[in-house]
Amino acid sequence: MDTSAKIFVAGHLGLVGSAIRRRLEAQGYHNLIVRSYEELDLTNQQAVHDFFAAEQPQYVFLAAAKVGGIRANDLYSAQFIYENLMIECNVINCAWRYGVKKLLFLGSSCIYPKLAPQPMKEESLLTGLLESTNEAYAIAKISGIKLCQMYRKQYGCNYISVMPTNLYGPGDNYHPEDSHVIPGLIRRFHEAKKQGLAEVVCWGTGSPRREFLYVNDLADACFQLMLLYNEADHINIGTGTDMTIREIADMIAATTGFSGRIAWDSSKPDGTPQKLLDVSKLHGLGWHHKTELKEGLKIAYEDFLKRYQ
Ligand code: GFB
Repeated sequence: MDTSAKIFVAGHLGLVGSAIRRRLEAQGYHNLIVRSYEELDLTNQQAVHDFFAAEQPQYVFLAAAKVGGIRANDLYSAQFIYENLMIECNVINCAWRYGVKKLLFLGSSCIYPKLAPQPMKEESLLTGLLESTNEAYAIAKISGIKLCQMYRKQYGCNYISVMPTNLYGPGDNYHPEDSHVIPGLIRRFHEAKKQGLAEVVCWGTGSPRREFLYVNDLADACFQLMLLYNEADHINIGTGTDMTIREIADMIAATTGFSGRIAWDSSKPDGTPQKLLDVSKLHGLGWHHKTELKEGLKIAYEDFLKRYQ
């Protein structure tokens, strides 16, 4: 993939796509193709065909997706399954039809069974029932992996799939209810501090365990894998360590300077009890994350302050 290669970054305005775009530009790639949602609706089959026919990209990073936290996944499940399936089918099919050399598809750690042995190995896929709150999203993402594998099997396409753990960082969605836990709590703790509130209520019991990866590290892993990984099997991207939601809430409170009480609303869902990826395959290729949580949270909070104000 030389620096003049024509690369389509699908989803370049999202958390992941914007980080991949920054990573490629930092490396000198100057022929990137990007489209906003208004310019190209990836769920529209004809529009995607027309786009690929006109632009003929050589490489694709498929980071476009309908995403959200535990509440959004549960509440908008029809949109999550429909939009993600349509985006994947349209982009992957057109990539084949218009001769894309290589495509990298981004999945999610929620593809694994709810009670998969921890840390979760790539082989755990399709070995048990999914977590109900994000079943729609997980089924769509599993389909994306299978699309890549089937296009490889039947047509010889070099399409690879990566499964990131829970992500955070600049460009995140700080919606008070539809976001993931880190951006959601950054906003809640910040607002509580500003309003001088004595208490912040977080969702669930605080006992689930999650692994968090800074999005620039994910973008770096995607870039490296685009260069060197050519297998049909998907590959996990994470840090290899996790913590409780209670612990991450404490860290976010400290980052934002909120010093009041943290309460837990157990009427809200916990989701999967633990989500920790086995990253030995990735480590075996020589890649390790660089940004530790404390540092990443600080940058994420600065990003929030810039964009929120
Ligand atoms: O980040 P989150 O929505 O993703 O929630 P999941 C993680 C945990 O944080 C859950 C708790 O146990 C939540 O109950 N939590 C506490 C909160 N307070 C909050 C809050 O204010 N907002 C949010 N969002 N959570 C998602 C999937 O699951 O993981 C997606 O729904 C995707 O499909 C993503 O795969 C990576 O880890 O539970």
